Amino acid sequence: MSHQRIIELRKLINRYNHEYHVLDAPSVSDGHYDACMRELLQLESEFPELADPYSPTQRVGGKVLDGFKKVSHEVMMLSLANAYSFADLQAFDARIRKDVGDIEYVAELKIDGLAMSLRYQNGRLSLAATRGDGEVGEDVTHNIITIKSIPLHISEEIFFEVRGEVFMPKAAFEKLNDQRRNNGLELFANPRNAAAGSVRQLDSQVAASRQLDAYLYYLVNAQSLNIHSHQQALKYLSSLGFKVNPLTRVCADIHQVWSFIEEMSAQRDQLPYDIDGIVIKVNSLEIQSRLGFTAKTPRWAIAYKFPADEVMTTLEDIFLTVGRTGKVTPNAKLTPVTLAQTTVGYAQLHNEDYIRNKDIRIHDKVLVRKAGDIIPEVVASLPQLRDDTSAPYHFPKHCPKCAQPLVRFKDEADTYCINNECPARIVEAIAHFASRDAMNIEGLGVRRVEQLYEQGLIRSVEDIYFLHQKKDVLVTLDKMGEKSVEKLIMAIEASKSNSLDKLLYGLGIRHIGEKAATTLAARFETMDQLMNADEEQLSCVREIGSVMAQSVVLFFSQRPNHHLIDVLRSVGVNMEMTKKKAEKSSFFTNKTVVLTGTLVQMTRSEASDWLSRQGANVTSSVSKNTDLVIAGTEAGSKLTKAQSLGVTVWDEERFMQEVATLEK
Ligand code: 3B8
Repeated sequence: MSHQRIIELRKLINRYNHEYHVLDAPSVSDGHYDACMRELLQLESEFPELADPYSPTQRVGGKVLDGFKKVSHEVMMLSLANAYSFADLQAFDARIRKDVGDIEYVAELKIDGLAMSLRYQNGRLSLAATRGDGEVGEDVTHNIITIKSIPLHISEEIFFEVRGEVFMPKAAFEKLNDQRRNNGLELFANPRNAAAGSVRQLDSQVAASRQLDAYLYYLVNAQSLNIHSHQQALKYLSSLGFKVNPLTRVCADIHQVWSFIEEMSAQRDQLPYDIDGIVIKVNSLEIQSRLGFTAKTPRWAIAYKFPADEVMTTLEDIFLTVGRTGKVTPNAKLTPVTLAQTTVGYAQLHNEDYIRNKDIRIHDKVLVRKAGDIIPEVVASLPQLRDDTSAPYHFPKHCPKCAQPLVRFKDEADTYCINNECPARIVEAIAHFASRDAMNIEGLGVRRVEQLYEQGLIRSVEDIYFLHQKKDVLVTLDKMGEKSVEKLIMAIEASKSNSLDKLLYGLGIRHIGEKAATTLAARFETMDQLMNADEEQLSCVREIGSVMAQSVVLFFSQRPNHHLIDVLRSVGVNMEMTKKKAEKSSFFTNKTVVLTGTLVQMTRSEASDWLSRQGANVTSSVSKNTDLVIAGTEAGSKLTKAQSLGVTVWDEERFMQEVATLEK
């Protein structure tokens, strides 16, 4: 009687595990699941003679080993050859087609975990082994049975071996590291290391607590089971209750494979687990056998590896740059390396504490990472590769440009040069005034401003408008022909008719970015009215907070700034909002819009200006509050995120249609 109930409960719990962990579709409540588990645990303790190492109760862990047993793989566990470019894939494809003619491929995600082989005997999981050197691995069965998506029983009573990847989902990894941080334990560098560390635990309770998961992708000797293609093998594995990754695609040729790679590269960051590439396999098992193996890798498969986004190089020097606000940023000069398809010679070090906490030193070997379009950063140093001449880095006490003492405010991570006359700050402020999104004076970038500053031709923003009096000196400067001087003078002249919002942004008032400048210009319309506004009037404006309001009042209360406005006015710089406001409400009024990718007919900033004029709220990140995403070509993660949130997405053509209609 109890015996039957035990068997029944084990079956039920196995089914619930499969529904929950593999199908992602539980049919019973957590409460019901727990009740069954408790009942089974109770019965098993009452009847120890009915214990079974394959009972689902064994998944909670508890077994402690004193070492790992070595196990021989009956069929070698090979790894894959790597490809790093489309050309590599074409070469792989050409070789195969030369041997066997046109064939079909299956492309699938390359899960970044650790390879595992599972052996089933009479339908029961009898061994889980790591790859090891391919011939001999380690028996980690006690840990692998804690992974609830791996069936302990399968319906086919045969000898059977499947292979796949054990991994830790990103969310579980973050949670684990949070816990470890709170407990003062060393952090895992990435989910892969965390998964490997968990599988290599002698105490299975540790693995049980780590939320590991597994995707299976290979059935050993599938042909003997009357299976003819890889795709069919995956379906069969799935029907037996194994977790098989759904993101696979049958491809008629290598170009289709490449499309899949491009699609998956764009979605990569949105996946709940790490992948490090795409695996390409010949679909037909018969052709796979004909192609065979080399010493280490199958000839019928290859791994396309995503470009590395973390590499090692040498930190040659640390130097400081000073921004227009006086903020001092430490930067790393690196021995140039290729990273995510570009050459990187510099990286961010953020601030003094960042360097100290990571103990980053000059001449260290360092790891450099690039994520998306963000500037590369130094993520870690490798102290084990240091020699004894190495010494900790001391953050300078004085500004590298003006030699005045640097200041760190209480509770702030950043260091500042607070000298208003600091040449570095002045140069940055002038270049900001001239920058594209401010007064848009082409030919006045940081380098040029620096040069003009050193020559004494510009010492402040207002000097820009007197440069035309110094043409004869300008033409003698390095890299400044008559033509470029003429162009520069014209660009300066043209900037005088910019609308108030551009001027306001260009002034570089603290906390007033492009958006706030546009809001203020639209609300107050003229410089005079803005200058006369008090803090209360300013903070009444929608989207202008009290910090911004105070900052504006402070700026206009300072004499040098008054002087600057007076001079700009006297040389004819426009002080009014000239752009027409949205006259009537349009489709875009009050919509939250995100622009992403490359537009062809407008630049992103033109499109953004146009949308703002229509009363849209243009923001940079996609959320559930986004009404519309306009995606140009090569739109990446924002597009994927919009799609996953069900946000409306327009392509450029659709957007230009609307522009044309509204501009009529
Ligand atoms: C043959 C096929 C090794 C692998 C393979 O997601 C072989 O297929 C292999 F000798 O290592 N990490 C995958 C993944 C790994 C492999 C694979 N397929 N999806 C993976």
